[in-house]
Amino acid sequence: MKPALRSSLIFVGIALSGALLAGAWVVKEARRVGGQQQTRRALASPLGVDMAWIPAGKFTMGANDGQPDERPLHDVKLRGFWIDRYEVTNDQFAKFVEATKYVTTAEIKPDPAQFPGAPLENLVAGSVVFFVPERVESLNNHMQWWRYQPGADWRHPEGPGSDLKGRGLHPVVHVSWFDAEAYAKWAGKRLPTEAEWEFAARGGLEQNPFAWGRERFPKGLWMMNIWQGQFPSENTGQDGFKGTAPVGSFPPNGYGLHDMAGNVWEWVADWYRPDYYAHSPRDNPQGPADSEDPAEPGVAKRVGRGGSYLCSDMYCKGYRPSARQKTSPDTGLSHTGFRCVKDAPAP
Ligand SMILES: [Ca+2]
Ligand SMILES: [Cu+2]
Repeated sequence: MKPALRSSLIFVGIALSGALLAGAWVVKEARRVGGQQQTRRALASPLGVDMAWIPAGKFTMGANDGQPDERPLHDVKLRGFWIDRYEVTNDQFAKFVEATKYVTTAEIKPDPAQFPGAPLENLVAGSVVFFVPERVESLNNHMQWWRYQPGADWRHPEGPGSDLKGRGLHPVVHVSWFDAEAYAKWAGKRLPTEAEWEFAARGGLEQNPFAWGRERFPKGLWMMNIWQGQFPSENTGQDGFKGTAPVGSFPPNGYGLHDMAGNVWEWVADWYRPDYYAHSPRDNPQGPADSEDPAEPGVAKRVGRGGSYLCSDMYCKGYRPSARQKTSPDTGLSHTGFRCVKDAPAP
């Protein structure tokens, strides 16, 4: 998906896009819709155990067949690190909130001083929710299928009246980058750097088009939760899921990591700059010192990786291991979550 900014949607106003109710549709999405049987695995423990060791190594980061910001290809060398096998789930996030009484960005009323001129009815707590538009003019304008939904937050993914029933093992969504950071800190972990994320996503393979290899449908199976059908109006759910899927519903990559492609976008630590790869240091790059997105000058953004259940072949192909997303850190979205890494000795 292209970036959808909390601030830009707050400015646009609820009236413009609020006519359609996303709720019923997305709740239905959350259930399985036929398709092939996928491996499901409950999380063995809430925290700590379900991490995989990524041995130190080097790899070629980026891609020549993707977006301009995935170039140039460049060699990166990394220390070994631990990484969550799964995206952080609602159950895990709930434990964090219980323990700390943490309040997420989406639950806080936007400060009018930061949004001069925005419609007053939009200056309420909320988050950015995907909805199926009645009509789509062109795929260039993502404002047609995103809206600022008052009352939407991680506990109420579609807004007031929605809940997490049956979604404990689904990835948490509507978390801002700050929320993800706070969780990681509490868990004794941190967000991966962009380079660590891509290295891990490639599963030990060099420049393969998918997190699991070269073949799109090994043994004829879907390997990731993305969008099938005409985006954004028709969602066939051929892979088994129309919305988020319980983490680990699809086979792991070579490092034993699930959902490194599809399901939800994952925040990483780095600021976004489209030109960073041209002068990224070779050893353990930490990302640029500041952010720049020529598409939205003046709006600082963090990087997201991995694509989501809204990614399709006809639109963004965000599920490719090299694909980059950029979003302002205060933005929570119905297709964005995260996973953590940890610095600890090798097993
Ligand atoms: Ca799907
Ligand atoms: Cu996408």
